[in-house]
Amino acid sequence: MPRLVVILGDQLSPALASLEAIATDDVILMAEVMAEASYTKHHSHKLVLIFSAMRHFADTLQQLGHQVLYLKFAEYPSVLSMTDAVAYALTKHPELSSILLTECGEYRLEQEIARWQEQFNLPLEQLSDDRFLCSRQQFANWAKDRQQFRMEYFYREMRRYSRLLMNDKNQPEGGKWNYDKANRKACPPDLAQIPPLQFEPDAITRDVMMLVEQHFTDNMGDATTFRLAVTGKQARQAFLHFVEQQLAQFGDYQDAMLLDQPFLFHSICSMYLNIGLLDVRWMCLKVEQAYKDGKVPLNAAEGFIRQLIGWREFVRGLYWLLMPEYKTRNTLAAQRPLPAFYWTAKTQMRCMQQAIQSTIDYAYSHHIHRLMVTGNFALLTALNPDEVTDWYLAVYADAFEWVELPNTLGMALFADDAVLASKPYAASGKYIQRMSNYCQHCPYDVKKIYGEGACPFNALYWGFLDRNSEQLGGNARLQLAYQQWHKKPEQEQQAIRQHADLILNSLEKL
Ligand code: DLZ
Ligand code: SF4
Repeated sequence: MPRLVVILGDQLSPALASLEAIATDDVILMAEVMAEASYTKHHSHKLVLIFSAMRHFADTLQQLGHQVLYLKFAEYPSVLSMTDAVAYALTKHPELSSILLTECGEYRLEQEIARWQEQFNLPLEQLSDDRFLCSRQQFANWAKDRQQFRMEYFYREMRRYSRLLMNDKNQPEGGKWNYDKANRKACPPDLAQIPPLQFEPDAITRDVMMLVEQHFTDNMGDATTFRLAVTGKQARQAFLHFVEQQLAQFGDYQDAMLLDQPFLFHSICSMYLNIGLLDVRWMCLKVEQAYKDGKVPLNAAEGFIRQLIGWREFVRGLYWLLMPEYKTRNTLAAQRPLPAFYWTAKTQMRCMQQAIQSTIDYAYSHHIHRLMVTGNFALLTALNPDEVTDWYLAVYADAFEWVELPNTLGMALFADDAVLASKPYAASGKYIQRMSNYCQHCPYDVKKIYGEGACPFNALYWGFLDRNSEQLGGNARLQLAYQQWHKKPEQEQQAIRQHADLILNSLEKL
């Protein structure tokens, strides 16, 4: 019996479970729809990436002999959502007698899909997404009897399971599981940078660029500057370029930041991986091989593999385990609205300006920009988690809720009742000064805590600890910070509090 096989915009993998299961008379449905393109105000490069990659993928499927029904954006007036697209496909193909898809990546859409069976009165089969090493069920089993979820223990199991960077005795390569401490060097400003590969847009991408420019005029970014990979072949090329040219340095400098160097040694391949253009096992094997060939040091290979089979799988597991309640958490009762400069980069704070400008230009900023600059600022100023998480979901090309929400709500905002992080990643200007050269190019004085021209991160940091002392004062990992705060004379504490309040009441002016 022929089936309708629905493939979503982040499922562009030839080895997708539903494609592996496909039969010759099945019909594949892919659709560019308003509901998916507007549930958050996606960056224009994210829209171009997804639509163009979808069109390229559909072409490949057709060349392989599959029957593909592809609905282009705005060409089907009755089709505004994935549900409408399925309805349209079933009218066109009344012979189809069931619906097949690989489980989707967001709770929101999963709820919509769950209604299809009743709505269309057809059986609906959803396959586990085996592009992840750990299935939702396996993660739930791992989590079942644990009081606390810590990435490190999960990661060790994933290393044993995948056998990546393990020796013959099933012990971690080099004797240690984690070389995180060797991933935190500041970067010398004169170190040669090799940027990620860019790709000239082809005719398909140019069409999509025009479409996005025309229909999404208010969204962040300039669609005409789009230069990302849009096929699996290009994405693999981009990744191999990273392994050959950047990975060796990535290990040391993955937490570093430099003026006007938005990429440093980062691969930016998360945006390709998260829509299915790259395969996680293939990427990890390439990295492991580079280490075995003596081309990259262990801290680089392990650091990269940890992000992929550790952190990435861990946050996905937690997302599915804890949704939908997870999204409503707000541990520190943060309520302040997001300042306008998150959309414009118009702020004098150099670190924020750099992180946001790279977001505007590339729908990308690296993890330390996200965690320790924009995320840290949002944490210290108690910005509303709904607004902050929606911003991250919108502006980053790699952002889908399964990965974005835990990283923002849990890791950056410490709003998830300490499920993901055991302490808030709060930091003063000192951290940013240590990890970057931004402070030398900033009108604020990083050495000043309060008074005219003081770096806002400083008073905000102490103000954050002071304001939340009831909730955070007992946290073992913050004892040193609280001791430092309590050692300050009462008068200085008062001046810091006042300065922090002044900043909090005039965020738009920073
Ligand atoms: C993100 C996105 C966008 C912008 N547009 C589409 C689309 O038009 N059609 C589609 O099938 N998927 C799109 N996506 C990806 C989906 O939103 C994604 O599959 C879900 O959020 C689940 O991860
Ligand atoms: Fe950022 Fe403060 Fe440094 Fe300016 S001085 S770049 S605001 S940390």
